[in-house]
Amino acid sequence: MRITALAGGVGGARFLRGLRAHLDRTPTLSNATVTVIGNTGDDINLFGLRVCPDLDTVMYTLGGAVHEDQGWGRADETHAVQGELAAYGAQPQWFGLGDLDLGTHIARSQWLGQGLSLSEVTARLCARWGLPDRGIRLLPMTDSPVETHVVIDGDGDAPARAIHFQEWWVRMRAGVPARNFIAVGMDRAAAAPGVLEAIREADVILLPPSNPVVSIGIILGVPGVRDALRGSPAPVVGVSPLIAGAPVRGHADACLTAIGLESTAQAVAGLYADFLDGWLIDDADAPALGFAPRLEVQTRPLWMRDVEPAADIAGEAVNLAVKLRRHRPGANPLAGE
Ligand code: FO1
Repeated sequence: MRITALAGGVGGARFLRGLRAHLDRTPTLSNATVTVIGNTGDDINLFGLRVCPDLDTVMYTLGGAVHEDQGWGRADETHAVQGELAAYGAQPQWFGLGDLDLGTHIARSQWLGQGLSLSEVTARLCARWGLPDRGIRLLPMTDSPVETHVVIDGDGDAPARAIHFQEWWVRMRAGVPARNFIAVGMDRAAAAPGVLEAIREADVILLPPSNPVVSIGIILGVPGVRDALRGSPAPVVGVSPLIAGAPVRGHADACLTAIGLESTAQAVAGLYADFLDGWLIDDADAPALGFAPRLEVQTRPLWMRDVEPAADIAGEAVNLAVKLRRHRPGANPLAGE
């Protein structure tokens, strides 16, 4: 089975870890492969280095190296370099870069500087963490530089201004209302090699509980991605990133408000309405009212406290997709079906 998933940061990475665990524990699925199309809109240049938070969060989480409580960055991290940068007054100081994590950014920046593409660099970094051996391929959504910027009101009568997503997300903790999100560079971006094929050739497509606006929403803005999802014979099953209308982590509610939507599982499903076939919501968000009639909605607990519950959620998403496949014209039979 070929599974393709569009993923952002922490929620997406935890779901994917559960998915791999579910596949490994299910004999008929253990040789399934997973292609992750990762969001690069969070990427930022810091201290001369290219930092790719969502790609690294997926890589570290699936590679067993993530700082479990934070959900991002490395376990057993130290911050000696950051302390030195602060002592020199190097800016910014609001984005924590640990010593181990800096190793990733230095290697990435060196290879990018030597002319390798972000896809090639990401493949090299992931090889170190053993992702290919586990049937996992992480593709950046595009090899072109794209950065999400957030439009916020100016102070007093100052005009509105755009700041980097990370400054809004980390320094401001999304505490200032976002007026709009702009994927700077998207107009010159092309899908990275293998991205559109991974969507067209998938047996199952999954949308983990990532931020629908600034993670999955940004990936959907890459030319050709949305059309490929609409045209793919594979069923698309998503997992709501909200429980009782609130994000499990992060600020998806503030992001939905910014684009004029309520913070509900229905509103998120509406963002994917033109290609979504199945949708998992938490019991707290039932009754499943207000969803498109053709959408297959299932309710279950969506808390991913650790790998087991995440594996159960991922398993239910895969099972729903396999069920939906049977009713899809043109879906080729699954191996062993
Ligand atoms: N999030 C924070 O809230 N504070 C930080 O200092 C911070 C540093 C950081 C460094 C590397 C990295 O890969 C992620 C980091 N994050 C931090 C998380 C990051 O802002 C978010 O995970 C994503 O960009 C949103 O999904």
